[in-house]
Amino acid sequence: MRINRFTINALFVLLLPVVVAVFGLGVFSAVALVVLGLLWRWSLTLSALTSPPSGPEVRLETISASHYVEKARWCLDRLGVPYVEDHNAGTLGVFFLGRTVPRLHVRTGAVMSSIGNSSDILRYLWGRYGVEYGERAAFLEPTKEALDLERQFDEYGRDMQRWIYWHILPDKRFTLHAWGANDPTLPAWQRSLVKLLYPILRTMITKAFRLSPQAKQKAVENIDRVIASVDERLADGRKTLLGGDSLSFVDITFAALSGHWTYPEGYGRGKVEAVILTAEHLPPEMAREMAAWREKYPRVAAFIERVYRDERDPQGSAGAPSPAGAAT
Ligand SMILES: N[C@@H](CCC(=O)N[C@@H](CS)C(=O)NCC(=O)O)C(=O)O
Repeated sequence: MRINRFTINALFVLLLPVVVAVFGLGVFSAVALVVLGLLWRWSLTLSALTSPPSGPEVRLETISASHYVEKARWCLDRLGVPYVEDHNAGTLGVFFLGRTVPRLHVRTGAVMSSIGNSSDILRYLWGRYGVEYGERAAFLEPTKEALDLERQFDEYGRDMQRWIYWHILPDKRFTLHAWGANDPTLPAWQRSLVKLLYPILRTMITKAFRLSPQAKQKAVENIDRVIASVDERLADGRKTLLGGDSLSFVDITFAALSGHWTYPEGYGRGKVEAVILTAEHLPPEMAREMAAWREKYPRVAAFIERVYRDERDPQGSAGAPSPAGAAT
């Protein structure tokens, strides 16, 4: 969410009626101001076409506490593509700009393009870097089985959102913390805005996820079913979810989307510390459910932790695309 020349121009145009009212301008002056605003906008369009886009070639728009962001961020890190992260407070983007995160902005020829939806971002990365990077990009190769599993896990990620919000939304301090209100790396205006708009954002989230005791119960059942299916897969001793020697985006998707019930070492690779809550601050029922999953599915929790330790933990081999299981 960046305030750029286009945003300033849009604000100028929006504020024109106020300017006209405050200064009591006549029709001629009002029309002149509108023409000025439009000419300004046109000049911005032309200058964007004639001068190549500046700034980083790859930019990932994020919020701190997002498991879908973690999925895309992890794949970018693993690929070794240089990128910068554009960090934002939670929920503002979706409700006021209609964009979800992660959102990837990439320089494509003379223009910047953007892609939302983590799975589509991964498909772009495979298409763009698969041939150029060869082996290094192999973990992104889509197969039918991999895509089917990813779809299932993305749904699980959605249930995870329902589960989390059910627990944290009633606690203002907790929710604001997760949205980044205390994160000094975020723009101050965003931190203030989430605090100011909390009651509205809370209502919107409740409606968007249709949160209710039944919806929460259903989410827990769905999550449990997916974790159980992963447990079953791992029962034959395999090191990766697809059964090969090397980690794939499917493992990354599952591990990243499970971050909120396991909080493994290395989660976010140093980029989400400001919003992580320690176990003693979690709502008790949430902490109980997390512990229950750990207890019921120790193999799955161990798998997530191992994958994180091997790949994301700064103390471990962190990020080297090593064969899965090398450190076990
Ligand atoms: N299917 C989407 C889901 C993305 C999504 O729900 N992202 C949440 C964060 S986890 C979001 O955009 N929230 C809006 C915001 O906080 O601005 C994906 O895979 O990227």
